[in-house]
Amino acid sequence: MFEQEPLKISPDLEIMFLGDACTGKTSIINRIINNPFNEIYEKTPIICFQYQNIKIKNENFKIIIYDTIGQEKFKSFFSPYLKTSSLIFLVYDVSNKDSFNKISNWINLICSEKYSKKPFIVLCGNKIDLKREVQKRDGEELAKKYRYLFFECSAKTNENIKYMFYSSIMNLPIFKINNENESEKEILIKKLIEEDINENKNDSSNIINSIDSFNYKNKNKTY
Ligand SMILES: Nc1nc2c(ncn2[C@@H]2O[C@H](COP(=O)(O)OP(=O)(O)OP(=O)(O)O)[C@@H](O)[C@H]2O)c(=O)[nH]1
Ligand SMILES: [Mg+2]
Repeated sequence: MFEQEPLKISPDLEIMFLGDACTGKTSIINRIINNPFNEIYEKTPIICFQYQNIKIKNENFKIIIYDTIGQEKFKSFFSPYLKTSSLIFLVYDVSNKDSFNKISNWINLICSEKYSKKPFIVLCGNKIDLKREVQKRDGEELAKKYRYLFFECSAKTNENIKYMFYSSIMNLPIFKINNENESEKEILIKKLIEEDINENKNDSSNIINSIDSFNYKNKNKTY
């Protein structure tokens, strides 16, 4: 067993990715933080975290993104991180009907948690570059039923990833941008994507940190 160093960053925002194994959670996160796409599947070790700094309207925000293994049996490991997350991406694979059918299990898991503040939830159909088993309207209907935001994307081609990310965070009160009208929002999203791509062109400084099964309980809020 090893003791994990307390994290030194106090994040402004915590984001969690949930969904079945192999749906592409890690791949989407890699694209968000400008890491390359990896064809080789590497199972996430229960829970990992990534830091990301973003600048919105000249203000800097520290974001922490939790990546999780796609197995519900580890839900007790996710819990301390889930309950402080303000934004949850619920991911399925549009080329795998089973991963879509199992979304209801993940919704139950999310609903069973006690949150300090109700999180925003985004339903995300990944792998739109592959042959579909799940139609877009099925995802839209499910999202409508639960009043979640809905996006489809491909981590492989990078289609819609940044758009999904920035459109989703627009809804969070912390960024004080949800009062803007729709066309202003669209302009801001485009600007954020451009700045993000330009600023991170040569930056490979993102760090992946694992939280192993021994130290997960010691979640230390003084990041
Ligand atoms: N064609 C295609 N393959 C993808 C896409 N996203 C991810 N993959 C592949 O799907 C496999 C699983 O991707 P991961 O990102 O590791 O999936 P995960 O949801 O993090 O899996 P767990 O960590 O086990 O929960 C990998 O081989 C990826 O290269 C996509 O948009 N299109
Ligand atoms: Mg993973």
